[in-house]
Amino acid sequence: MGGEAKHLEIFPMMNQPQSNPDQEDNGKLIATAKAILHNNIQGKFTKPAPKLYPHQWNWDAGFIALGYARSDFRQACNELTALFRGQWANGMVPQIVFSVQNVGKYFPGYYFWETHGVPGKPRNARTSGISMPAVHGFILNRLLQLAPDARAHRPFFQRMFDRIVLLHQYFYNYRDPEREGLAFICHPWESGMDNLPSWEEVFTQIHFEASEVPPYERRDLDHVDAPYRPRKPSYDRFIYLVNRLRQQRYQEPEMWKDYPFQVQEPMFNAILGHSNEALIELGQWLGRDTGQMREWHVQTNKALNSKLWDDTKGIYLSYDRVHQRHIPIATAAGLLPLLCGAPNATQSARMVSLLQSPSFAGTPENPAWLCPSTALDEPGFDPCRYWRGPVWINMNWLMFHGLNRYGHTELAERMRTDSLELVRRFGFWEYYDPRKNLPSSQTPYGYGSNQFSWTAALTLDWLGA
Ligand code: 9WN
Repeated sequence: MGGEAKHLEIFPMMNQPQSNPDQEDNGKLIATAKAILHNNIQGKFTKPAPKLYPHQWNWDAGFIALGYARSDFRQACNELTALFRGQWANGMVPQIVFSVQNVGKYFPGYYFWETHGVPGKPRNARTSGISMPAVHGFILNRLLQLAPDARAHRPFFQRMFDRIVLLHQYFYNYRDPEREGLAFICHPWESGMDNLPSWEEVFTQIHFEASEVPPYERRDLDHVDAPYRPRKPSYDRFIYLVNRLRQQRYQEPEMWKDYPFQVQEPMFNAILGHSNEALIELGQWLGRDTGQMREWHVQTNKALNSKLWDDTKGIYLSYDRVHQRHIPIATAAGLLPLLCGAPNATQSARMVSLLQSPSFAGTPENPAWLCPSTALDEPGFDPCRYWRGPVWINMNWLMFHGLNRYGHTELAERMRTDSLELVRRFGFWEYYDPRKNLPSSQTPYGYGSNQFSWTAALTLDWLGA
């Protein structure tokens, strides 16, 4: 079974399917979630998982901050402060800020990225050379709402606001060369949804020699069984792209000239858009000029609709700007523009019915937990493999907020209860099998890390703890 099994004894309630859960379980759930976060603290930040991910990750830091917001506000602030120590001079916030203590425990590590000495990289932080979804704006806004004493923390909010604006400027200046309002990602890892079948579609267009993939040794398979993680051909492509970037010394915009992976992805841009809205609110609170953010927000929502909405499927799709084609695969990410208010009433109604259809919710004979990361009827769907179908709690949390925004409160509530039920029954996994009717002998139900920080953090947020 694939998980960080050595730690199971610390959290005995995990992996023991519990039937008939009730409110009383919440106390246990909260205690375990807090213990997981505590166990994953590494100095000033919290690792996503004890062994599999032993450094600080970008969007994880945002979700994790919410897990501390009500019980340890200082730690919530520390998470963002630690992450932004890694911000580059051009505003880019890296996907990973490496911890010196855990050198050699994760691949690709700091030395592989070869960011050392790259102009604009902060000298006092070890970072990778790509970014991740810009959750920080709306996380900061949520922290403002939860702050025990917002005025006392004003300097923190001011500092973070400026840093986040810089990050958004980076995305609009360097990742949106046509000034469309849509930032492109340059690597599947930037999407946070590393192994979506969508990326395979792009990869089939990219041709390279085996010699262009530098030698490497994976570490993820030391902790998780191979059927739950990306396959070797995908990893080769991930590493091929990193090699291209490091050969160019991460110099933007020059390096994009003939760079083969540039995808405008709906969730990435919906998150950016939702954070624009949050910056507008935060900016008002701080007495700042928010004109630029308003422009970004309007333009991104417009572009999501004009470029990424697929009226035949009733969902948003990614666009490969190098090969100039949409990627016709339905994923949970395609529903997330609900978060930033892009869809109109007709579009949102279509997405809601898709979400409740067999494509995402399964059939009465084969029901699914909401929400599978890749639609159940996509040829690339795989219930166990990372991002190819399993349910992720952070995606559900985002979808919960998007659905509530559009008044779909019942469905939003189902997103929350399905998530809590998965955690309650199976533990704090990184991702879960979406099939409800599985014989218990057949699968561990949860995959990846079984002490996953954002699963713990968002459980706490949902339970108001
Ligand atoms: C690469 C840390 C990260 C998450 C991503 C998730 C996974 C890394 C990996 O773990 O990605 O960034 O090695 O697989 O896909 O969303 O941020 O939890």
